[in-house]
Amino acid sequence: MSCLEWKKSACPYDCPDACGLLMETDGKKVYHIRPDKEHPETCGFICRKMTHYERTIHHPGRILTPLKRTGAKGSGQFEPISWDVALKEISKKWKMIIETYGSEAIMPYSYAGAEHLVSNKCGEAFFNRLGASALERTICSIAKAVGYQQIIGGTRGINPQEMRFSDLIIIWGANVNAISVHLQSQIVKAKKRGVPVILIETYKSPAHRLADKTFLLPPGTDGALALAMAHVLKKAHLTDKTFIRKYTSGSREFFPELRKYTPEWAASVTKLRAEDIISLAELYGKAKAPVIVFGSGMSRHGNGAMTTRCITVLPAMVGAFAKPGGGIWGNINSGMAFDTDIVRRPDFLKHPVRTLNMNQFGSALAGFGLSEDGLTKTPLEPPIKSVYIYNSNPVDIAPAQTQVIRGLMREDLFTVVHERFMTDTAKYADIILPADTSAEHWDIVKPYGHFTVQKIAPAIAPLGEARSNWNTFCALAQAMGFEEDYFKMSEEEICNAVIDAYNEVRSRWTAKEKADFDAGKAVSLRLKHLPDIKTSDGKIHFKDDSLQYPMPKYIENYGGKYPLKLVVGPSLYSLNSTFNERSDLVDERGRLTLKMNTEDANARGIADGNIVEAYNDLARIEIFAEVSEDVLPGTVVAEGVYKLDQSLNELTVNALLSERLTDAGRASTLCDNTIEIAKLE
Ligand SMILES: Nc1nc2c(c(=O)[nH]1)N[C@H]1C(S)=C(S)[C@@H](COP(=O)(O)OP(=O)(O)OC[C@H]3O[C@@H](n4cnc5c(=O)[nH]c(N)nc54)[C@H](O)[C@@H]3O)O[C@H]1N2
Ligand SMILES: Nc1nc2c(c(=O)[nH]1)N[C@H]1C(S)=C(S)[C@@H](COP(=O)(O)OP(=O)(O)OC[C@H]3O[C@@H](n4cnc5c(=O)[nH]c(N)nc54)[C@H](O)[C@@H]3O)O[C@H]1N2
Ligand code: SF4
Ligand SMILES: [Mo]
Repeated sequence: MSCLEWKKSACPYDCPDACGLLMETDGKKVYHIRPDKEHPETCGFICRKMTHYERTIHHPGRILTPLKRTGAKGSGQFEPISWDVALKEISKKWKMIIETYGSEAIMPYSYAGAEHLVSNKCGEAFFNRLGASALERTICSIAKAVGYQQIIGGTRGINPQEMRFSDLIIIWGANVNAISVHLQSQIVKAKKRGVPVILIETYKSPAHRLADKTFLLPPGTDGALALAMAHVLKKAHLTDKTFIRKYTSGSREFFPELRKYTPEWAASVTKLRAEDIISLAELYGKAKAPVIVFGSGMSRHGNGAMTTRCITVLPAMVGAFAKPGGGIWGNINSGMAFDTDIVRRPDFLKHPVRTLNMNQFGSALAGFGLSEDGLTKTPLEPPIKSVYIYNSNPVDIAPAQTQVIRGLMREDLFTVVHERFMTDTAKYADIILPADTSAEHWDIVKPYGHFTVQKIAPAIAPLGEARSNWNTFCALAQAMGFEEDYFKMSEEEICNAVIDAYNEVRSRWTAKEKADFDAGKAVSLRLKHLPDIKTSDGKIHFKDDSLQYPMPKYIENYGGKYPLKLVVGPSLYSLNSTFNERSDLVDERGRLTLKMNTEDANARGIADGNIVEAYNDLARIEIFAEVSEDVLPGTVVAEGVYKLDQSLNELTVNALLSERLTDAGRASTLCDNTIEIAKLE
């Protein structure tokens, strides 16, 4: 055996932490994974999912050659083919489609399977050059981003480590234990110092164990709570007048609007007690550096952007953005250290193309576009004749699962999936291309949970014939006859092109920081002093006349005609559908359940552990009931993304989720659906 060494890397997944990793390797195999103690933010520990990343890298289920379908669509029957044959077949088919229907008949579908810059963004350059339909990648938290933007623009949130200065932590709609172990650890430390921790949720998520007090409210009503808190802050003179005068605009118009949002009114909407709303607001108003850990749950509703806007008003009213440890954990964009257009190449797009929304994939495959409320259909011209899926597993993660499957079953649809494993989506491919893992390629790390960036080099050579997204798109470009030099660069060259380009934020680094970054160490960005208000006029906007609603106000979410509100959220043991390949984690996670309140269960004769049917107009699924007081009456919760064969009738909760979009940002409304549940005899 050649000699073993520990190589620096970083977790590639869609998780705010982007933990620094060390991989023990001989260049061919990764033997062990360790947290990188030198990483300034994630120092010393990683989550349990990644402690055995080597089990994913060397999993016997890895797809290591291109595959061509031999059985019926979805049967999972394939035979190995060479890259040459695969590329010829794909390019021939695409050229025919382009000639007959035009390039927009080809649709890319991707999200954040690999989150690092090049792996995540390089497909955009290829599809821009191809002139394919564009994709609105809005399944996650774009409504939240837009909601912030409307109030604070790019004003940044705080690093988890800055929480050592916070004197109140409100975890708002985030399952912190699952989504960010480092944030969790900062919260635990703060608690030890006596800092109060409040959770605002729709159910007692694992994060409730961190909280001194948990407020449970019906899904989608957080805007009412936030506006009532704002009402109390104003009435009790708990606002920061100097900050408001210096750094905000529109308060003179907005504050009088708050009169109508009394705690009593909010109590009727949120089912919380008015006195609890008042005490929460007073606690917040009296804190010196309160931070809101801003999750995305409440933004995945029909009113998601407006709800975000209502909550974002609070730190602006108390001037928290000016205080170390104050403000929000959210709106963290370490990607500002790089010019992502060097990878995405918007200039490759020669003509305007139509945009399809990833949350409406099922409808798109069925041949129509949908209005935001999901009520109006318009035929798609040209229809979609081919889809190329990478960095994503839409059969398991997208809404309207039955429609997505029906679409992928279409005999006239040419489906290419670039994947590491035989996912539920890959099973529907005509051709599967083998993807590599982050241990096998170069990339640039730009986390969304803290301000630290890193360059990673491969720890091992690609396994089998697996190729990175970059190398795959370059090969596809060559097969299509694209001449641009861009597609002739190596992976290392494209990383260096991004790194070598001047960037204002990185220009503040010292020579040592630059050298550390080049050597593969994670390096923190040098941030400006607070308040670092990043709006066009340097002011936080309580009012914006360019918007449909110039001022934050309470609007309802979609809801629906069925009696139970269905909320989906993350699991500790998986990351969306990633890690479903790992039986150690899947076994620990257990079966897919719907958590429901005892009152709702009793009314339907359901006991804990019963198999029930859950249904709405979209689908009917069979699932285990988990009955407790952890969920409010009227709400049901499903944690985790499961594979179809881990469910009872080959469908998961995603079959019950609609394709409707949010009030702004055209994002998913994954947490805004209603269902009925009945016991199965
Ligand atoms: N272990 C693990 N880690 C993950 C993921 C995972 O699946 N597993 N997913 C990754 C991804 S893609 C993302 S985007 C982030 C997720 O990060 P976020 O989306 O910021 O956080 P979540 O914990 O998913 O937020 C969902 C929480 O919001 C709650 N919620 C839903 N609707 C409402 C509402 O109306 N009001 C309130 N107050 N709460 C509501 C849900 O009950 C749930 O607990 O985490 C990433 N990390
Ligand atoms: N029920 C339910 N549904 C949800 C959610 C939920 O909490 N509950 N969360 C929602 C959210 S917040 C999000 S962001 C989406 C996430 O949806 P996706 O981004 O689709 O996330 P994953 O399910 O993790 O699928 C990623 C796929 O990319 C593959 N992959 C990994 N690395 C690479 C690579 O380098 N190249 C290629 N070609 N492929 C790679 C992985 O093997 C995996 O199959 O899901 C949403 N859907
Ligand atoms: S999944 Fe998140 S917490 Fe776990 S190692 Fe990756 S970045 Fe860190
Ligand atoms: Mo997400």
